[in-house]
Amino acid sequence: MTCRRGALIVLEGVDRAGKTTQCKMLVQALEQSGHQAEMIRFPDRTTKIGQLISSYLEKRSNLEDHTVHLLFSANRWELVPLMKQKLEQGINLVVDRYAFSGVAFTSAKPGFSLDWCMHPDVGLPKPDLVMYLQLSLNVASKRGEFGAERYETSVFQRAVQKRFEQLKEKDPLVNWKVIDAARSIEEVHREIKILSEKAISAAENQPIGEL
Ligand code: DGP
Ligand code: NA
Ligand code: NA
Repeated sequence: MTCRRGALIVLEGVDRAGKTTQCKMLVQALEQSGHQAEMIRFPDRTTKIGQLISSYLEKRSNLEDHTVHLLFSANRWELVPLMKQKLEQGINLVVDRYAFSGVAFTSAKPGFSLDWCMHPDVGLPKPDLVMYLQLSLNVASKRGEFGAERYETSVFQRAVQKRFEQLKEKDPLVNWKVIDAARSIEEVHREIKILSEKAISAAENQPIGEL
C-alpha cells in the first residue's frame, strides 16, 4: 500500500500577525477540500517541559536564557515522533510557530548568535512550507495591546522582527514565503490556502527533510 505523506506547513511571524487565526482557518479549509489536516502549536504548554516554559512566559519563574532556549527546542523534539507518525499517515500538519520562532526570540536577546540558536533544532523535520506573516509593528500595535507575558513589549518584538528578517536570508533551502499580513483575514487566508495546496502536492513524492 502506498500512502502519500502529509505536508509540514509552518506559520511564523511576530505577535499579532494573525498566525493562530490563520492556522485554524487553514486546517478547516484543507479539510473541506478533502485533505486530512491537524494543527499543532509551539510551545506545546501541555507537556512537562511545556509547563516549565509556560511558567517562564507567565513570569511565574525565571530561567537562564540558554536553558530556556534548549527547553523550547526540547519541546519541539518531544513531539517529533508524533509529528512523523501523522505525516506518514497522510495527515497535513499546520504548525503555529516552529524552530524559526526559537531562533528569532532567543537571538533577539543580547549575546546570542543566529548560529548558536539554530543548533539545537538541527535535524528536526523540515517544513515543506514556511509562511512568514509580515506585519509592521505600527500596524501590529493597532491590533490591540500586547499581553503581559514575557517578550510582549514593542522593544523586544522589534528585535525579534529584525532576526526573522535575517533568518529568511540565512537558509535558502527552506521554502520560505513572505505573506503581507496587513490585509484582511480573508485575503491572507486565500493566499495561504493556495500556497499550502501547492506544498501538499509537492510533498507527496518527497521524503520528509531535516532542518
Ligand atoms: P504563543 O503561545 O504563540 O504566544 O508563544 C508564546 C511566546 O513564546 C511568544 O512570545 C513567542 C515565544 N516563543 C515561541 N517559541 C519560542 C522559542 O522557541 N524560543 C523562545 N525563546 N521563545 C519562543
Ligand atoms: Na503570545
Ligand atoms: Na498566536
